[in-house]
Formats: sequence, C-alpha cells, structure tokens
Amino acid sequence: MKNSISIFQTISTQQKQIAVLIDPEKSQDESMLNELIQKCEFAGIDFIFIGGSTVTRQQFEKTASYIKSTTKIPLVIFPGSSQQLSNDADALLYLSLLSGRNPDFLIGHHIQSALELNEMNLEIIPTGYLLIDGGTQSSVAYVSQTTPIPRHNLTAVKQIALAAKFQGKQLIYMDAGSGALHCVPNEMIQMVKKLNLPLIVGGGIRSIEHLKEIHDAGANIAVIGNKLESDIEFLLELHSYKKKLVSKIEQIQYDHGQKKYF
Ligand code: 1GP
Repeated sequence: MKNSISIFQTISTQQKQIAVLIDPEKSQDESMLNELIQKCEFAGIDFIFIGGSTVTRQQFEKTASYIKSTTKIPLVIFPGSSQQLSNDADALLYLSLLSGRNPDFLIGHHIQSALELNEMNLEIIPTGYLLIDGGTQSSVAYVSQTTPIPRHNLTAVKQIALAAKFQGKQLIYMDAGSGALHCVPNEMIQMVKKLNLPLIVGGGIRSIEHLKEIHDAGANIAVIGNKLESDIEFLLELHSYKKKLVSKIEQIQYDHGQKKYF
C-alpha cells in the first residue's frame, strides 16, 4: 500500500466524492490528457479511475504512468480485463461482475492476474460490480456477454448486494454503463446504502442534477466519464458544485462546534 490512509478508507468514510474515468484508448493525446488532469485538479476531483473495455496493456501502462507523473489525485484501476494493471496506480477495484454469470468476469480474470498482482504494490479492493440497465447496450454488457439487471428489479439488486457483502466484498459499484441514457435509479442506490456497504455509482451522469441526485441518494463516489470526453468545460460546473459542498460541510461542522475538516 502506497499511502498511509488507504483508498478504501477514504472511499468508505467520505460522502459525495467524484471520480473522473479515463479510458486510455480514448486519451492517447498527451496535451488533451494534460488539460483534462489540470481541470480535474481545479475542480477538486477526488479520484481518477482508469480503465476501458478493450484497451491494451501497453496503452494502459503508458496512460497510467503519464497520469501519475502529472497529478497527486489518487489513481484507481477500474479494470476491463486482467491486462489492465499498472504499478503506477494507487489501488485496484478488484471487480467481480455479479449481475452476470460469465465465469471469466466472476473469477477467471482474477486467477489470470493473481500471481502478477501478488508482486505488485497496489491496494486491492474487493468490489461487487453490478451492471444495471441504462437504456442502451453498454460495452461492458457486450464484452462480458452478460445481461444487465432491469431498472426496476430492486429485489435482484438487494439479493446480489447482500451475497456480495456475505462474500466479503468491501464495496459495491453500480454501473448503468458508459454513455447510458438513464443513470442508476435513486431507489436502488438508497436500498444498497441501507445494507451498509460503501457505494460507487456511474453511467450516464451528464449534468449537475444527475450528480446531485446520485450523491443525495447515498453514493460515496459518482463516476463521470463520457460527458467529459465531449465537454471538458463541465469540470467548471463540477468545480462550483464541489465548492458548495465544501462550504456546506464546513457550516455543518461549525454548527456542531467541530474543528473544520478542510
Ligand atoms: C462507466 O461508470 C462509468 O463504467 C462512467 O459512465 O461514461 O457514462 O460517465 P459514463
């Protein structure tokens, strides 16, 4: 583990955090990547997630190394396969795609990467990964050949999230898929939150309204990818949103006579 405070601890103890997802396959231009990272820093983005559906090992490592040399924002691997590893990252979301029944994504990639991971210096965070129908076919569904959970099937989500918890998963990641038409429904987020599991939610977040709903429903981290690929200036809106959040937290702590956190 590289940091004294673990990434998992930060994820699980803080609310309303934001991660920006960088897909190395779509971010090969270093000046564009640099601009994105600078703007992430300005916006107060909490994490950079790196991953993609079809990225090669070489592309992955190159981008991870560039990001690490450019910023102190913690870098977390959100892997699409066992090939997406880099010692430049701080942590790895060790995903099991529990909404599907494809053994490769339940345990196969994990076995393939285990010996290598054992030699690496990454914080490994066992994560139950649930794909929720976002109204369009996502690359994850296509690549994993699995079907997402229907949007209104709260029972299925509850069953899977509980099974994940009993298996020792530390986190749940609910994903409507990159470029989803609809974000993960609020009721699903609220329900999983009640199971006392830290929660990452992504897919289809394209506005501050979406982000606010997901945060207010209980997500510890909201993940934004696609929107920034077409509109990098959205980070300015994220900056204002974060600023308001910080002053709200300061106000609450002041009201309770506590020392300020920020
Ligand atoms: C997808 O959760 C991420 O796995 C982010 O989705 O690209 O739609 O923001 P978007």
